[in-house]
Amino acid sequence: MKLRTDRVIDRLNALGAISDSENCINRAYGTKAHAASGDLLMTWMQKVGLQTHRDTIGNIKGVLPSHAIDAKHFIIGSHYDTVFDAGKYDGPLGILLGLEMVQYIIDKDLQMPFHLNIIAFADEEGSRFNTAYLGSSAIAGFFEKSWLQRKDDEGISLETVIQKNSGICSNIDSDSISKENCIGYFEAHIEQGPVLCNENLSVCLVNGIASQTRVDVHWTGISGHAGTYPMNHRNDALCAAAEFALVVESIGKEYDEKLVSTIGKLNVIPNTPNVIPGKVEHTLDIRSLDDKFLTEIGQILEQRAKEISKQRNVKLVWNIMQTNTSVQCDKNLKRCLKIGIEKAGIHRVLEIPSGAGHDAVMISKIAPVSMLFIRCKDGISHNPLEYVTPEDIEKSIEVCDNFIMELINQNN
Ligand code: HGY
Ligand code: MN
Ligand code: MN
Repeated sequence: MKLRTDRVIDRLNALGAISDSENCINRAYGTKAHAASGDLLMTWMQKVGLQTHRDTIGNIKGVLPSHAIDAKHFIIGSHYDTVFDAGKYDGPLGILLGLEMVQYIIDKDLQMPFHLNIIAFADEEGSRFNTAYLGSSAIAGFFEKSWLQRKDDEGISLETVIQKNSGICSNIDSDSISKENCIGYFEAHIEQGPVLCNENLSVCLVNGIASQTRVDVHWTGISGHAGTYPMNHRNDALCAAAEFALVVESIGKEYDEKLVSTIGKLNVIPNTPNVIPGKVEHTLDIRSLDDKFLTEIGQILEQRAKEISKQRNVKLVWNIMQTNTSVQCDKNLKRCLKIGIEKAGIHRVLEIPSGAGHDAVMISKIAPVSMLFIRCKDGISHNPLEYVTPEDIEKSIEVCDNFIMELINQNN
């Protein structure tokens, strides 16, 4: 087991060393580092004996075929893109644990009742185009053509990026796996929160994933000379956005138990010290386990933004980018995973919801899904301080072996 744990840690370090930035982990969708990390994952998939290929959008797929040609598919995966200044576990750990499960099956020479697909999804974070789940949307057959025209901060469209990486956009739909052909999905992922640390547990079950709405918000006022324009006559786009940002924070605090609301990215235009900001473009990310409540909060925030726009005479554009409803994890797969956790000697099996989004959200459209959460130090993630101990990695490998064994027995 130590050899396998060391292999996962070595591979996490190897992937963590691939970045588009000098001094932090940064692998946004479609960049040089993103492609290089995909290549490395493909070689590891081939090394363990999987039939591999990179699909149109850049998912790296490895298949361990069943002896039964009419067998259905089971998918294990996570993502290989990262946020800016990321940790090295968010995404890759789930892919590498999937490869360890394949190694376990091959070492035991087990007969596969289903085609086992290990998929490294190309874009889960959506950090370049503010559209989460590009990779898993393509697998689920829910890729939206309109996303192709979305542009990154340099004005490069998603379509251009896919074509540059020799993808033919019209092929994206043919990469999907149909609902009829898919029997389930499993993703191991760091918790990215403090519960497992507080409970002193290595792993736990995920019972559901929160619903999430992402909005692009644009404020357009009038840029002007910072030295001459009287304060009471300004249409300052940044002050409008700032007032709205405090509304976003206060509503999140008001419903602290059931809502998180974040403005994570903000651009000021022209972003010049002696010019009154004429334009501000920012994101809005709101989440809740209660879908109906989240829709209401979205409407309240849009209404508040309209009031600020009117009071300050600053034009507002409210562009809902993506809404994903909450997802429940599958009872049977949770049962198999619980057995896997108990067989690894953990007899207190917790079930918690995920505030973070995962590719399981998209794959839930074609298959029952399951997730294993793995403790990360102080619950820190989306941060270079993200860390998982070798002991918790070893325990996760053991749980994953037990889980896949349970699944194979159930399907044979
Ligand atoms: O934003 C999220 O929840 C995930 O990390 N993409
Ligand atoms: Mn993730
Ligand atoms: Mn993430």
